[in-house]
Amino acid sequence: MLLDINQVSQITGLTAFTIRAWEKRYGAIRPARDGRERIFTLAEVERLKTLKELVALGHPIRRASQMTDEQIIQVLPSYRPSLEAHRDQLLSLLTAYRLQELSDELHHHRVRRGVEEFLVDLVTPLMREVGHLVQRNQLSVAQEHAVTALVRDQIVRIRATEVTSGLSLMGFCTPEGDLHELGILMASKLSQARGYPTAYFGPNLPAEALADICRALRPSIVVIGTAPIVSNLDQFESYLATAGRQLKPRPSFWIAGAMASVASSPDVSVTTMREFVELLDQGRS
Ligand code: B12
Repeated sequence: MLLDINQVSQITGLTAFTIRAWEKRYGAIRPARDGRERIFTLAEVERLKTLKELVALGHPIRRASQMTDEQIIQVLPSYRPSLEAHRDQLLSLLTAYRLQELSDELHHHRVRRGVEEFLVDLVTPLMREVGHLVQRNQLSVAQEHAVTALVRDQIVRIRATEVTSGLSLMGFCTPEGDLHELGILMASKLSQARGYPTAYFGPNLPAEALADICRALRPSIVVIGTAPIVSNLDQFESYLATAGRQLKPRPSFWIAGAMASVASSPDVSVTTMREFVELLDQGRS
């Protein structure tokens, strides 16, 4: 959601003059422009409200505008930037091709939030919004690729915790033809964080290759992530049949994402990341 300066003035109670001054003199916010008009994201509105509170507490705007989240929390204990505001902020950096800052911000969120909040509550809705914006031509395919690469980079840096004994080995892949990797990458990290031993088979895996790697590693569960693309809709049943036919014993196939509700006889269907996390917790109890 984007707002103009008059709307922001009404919401925050700051005059348009003050808002402009805080931008120009102190660089406290950096709204995008539509021609000569400033346009503000909800994240910037939240920031202006926080700055107003800090100024009311006696902190000069010059100093307040440079405070980090940690410093703000010390003087305003109730301060908690909302996830939507952060998602909007990430999107505005992407829109402006400020990729280094986007990378730094993603890094910052990964380190400060737990694995689950970062992946389930921030990255997943962020990527969904990226998809919508590309569809409406408000982001380019180049921007979609850039943010995917930066997000992937942060996810692979999440370190595995110690494996809990007694939990089943889980493998992760997407079917041949499906390049949408982030779902399985996230799911593998969420599983590791709960102590599951994991083997990452990767995206775009042919059925015969899935059978091969299962024979070698003998996972109890294979999580197959699926996007709603034509090759999955047309070929998924035969993919499962081909891989399954060659395996004795056959691991349990967990069909995740778009095909979860379509596949004819999945062992386990998982539609959302949240549901996946719940299944992991059930497996541990
Ligand atoms: C990034 C992206 C890509 C990247 C993928 C790169 C990579 N390394 O992963 C690239 C650029 C390669 C790509 C290509 C294409 N894409 Co694409 N892509 C996306 C995008 C923007 C984000 C996907 C993503 O990673 N999301 C993060 C995951 C975690 O969230 P999610 O996908 O919503 O999944 C949720 C559930 O389904 C479930 N889930 C999904 N997978 C898994 C896995 C597990 C294990 C679990 C537990 C849950 C789960 O959990 C998630 C949260 O609830 C989506 C937009 C969107 N709305 O999702 C489009 C989207 C999926 N792509 C789409 C399309 C059409 C394509 C292309 C055909 C485009 C083209 N014309 O070339 C190609 C197909 C390529 C191929 N053969 O696979 C469409 C699908 C259309 C539809 N029918 O709905 C979407 C929805 C965009 C759109 N709105 O048009 N894409």
